[in-house]
Amino acid sequence: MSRGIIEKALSGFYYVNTGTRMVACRARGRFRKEKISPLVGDWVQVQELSDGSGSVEAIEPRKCAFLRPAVANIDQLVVIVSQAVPVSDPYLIDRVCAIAELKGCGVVICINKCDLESGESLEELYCRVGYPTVQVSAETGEGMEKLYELISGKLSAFTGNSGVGKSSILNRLHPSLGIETRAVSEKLGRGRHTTRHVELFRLNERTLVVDTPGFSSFDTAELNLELKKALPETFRDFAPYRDACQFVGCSHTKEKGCAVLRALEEGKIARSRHESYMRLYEELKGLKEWEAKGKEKS
Ligand SMILES: Nc1nc2c(ncn2[C@@H]2O[C@H](COP(=O)(O)OP(=O)(O)OP(=O)(O)O)[C@@H](O)[C@H]2O)c(=O)[nH]1
Ligand SMILES: [Mg+2]
Ligand SMILES: [Zn+2]
Repeated sequence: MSRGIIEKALSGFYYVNTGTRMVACRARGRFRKEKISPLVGDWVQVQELSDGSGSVEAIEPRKCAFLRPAVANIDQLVVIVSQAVPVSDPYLIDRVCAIAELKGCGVVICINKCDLESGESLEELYCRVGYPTVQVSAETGEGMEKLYELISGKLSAFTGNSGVGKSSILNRLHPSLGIETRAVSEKLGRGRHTTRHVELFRLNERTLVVDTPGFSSFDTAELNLELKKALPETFRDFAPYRDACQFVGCSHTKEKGCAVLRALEEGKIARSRHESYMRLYEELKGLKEWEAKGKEKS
């Protein structure tokens, strides 16, 4: 048995780096039964077979795990956003941030395509929220040093909607990677992603980055009861006010004496952030009943 890290997941194969070689592995049937999928970033035990392939026998306990992007054990999510086409939806940015907060995973906001459109207002917004934020251009190379500093020595996953330039930025950071990228106009309609699998790249020995397919507004995989319960805590810009609400268990949506709403009125919390909160709150509201119904059926 040898130990390694999964660096790529593609067409049912997991590519495990054992330190000496890359082994293409199938996962044992047992994982499917237990509804656990190995993820890129997982440390695993591998049984090497005589034909050079292998099988994933065990997954070591995870520091954190995400369904979308499908990665494990990352130190931080780097949310790549753009003010140029395709413009990122603030709600999707905030949703990703909330999910990362829930899992105790770091967040970096990286505003790309600043050669086309200034990302200044977004930079100011997310700095105020409390996230490390950087403006870059994969085209001109602007901001790449600062981004490199933010990811250096860490395992990061790039995420963001399709076409914002996740793969382009990685290529700029490490030109020899030669990852496929494609002009937004060449993407054939909705839901076409250029990057279709999750893969880990090594920028240097200590700096690892996972490229992932773009996410969409339809992904609800991570919207669960756990997030529903902890939602206010996943908005770190609400933290200074939450304890001052008049009612215990205040939902910060409409209550009288809500300190979060007061801070919003006073301009201390950004409107777009509270709008995202309201939308997530609404999306998560019906979750319990739906789950209960599911249980009744079975
Ligand atoms: N002008 C400009 N164009 C960029 C920049 N970054 C990326 N692009 C272009 O945007 C298009 C999409 O870039 P990709 O790197 O494929 O985007 P992606 O986020 O990896 O997309 P998916 O893999 O589909 O999720 C390509 O044509 C890039 O050349 C930038 O900073 N400035
Ligand atoms: Mg890509
Ligand atoms: Zn409140």
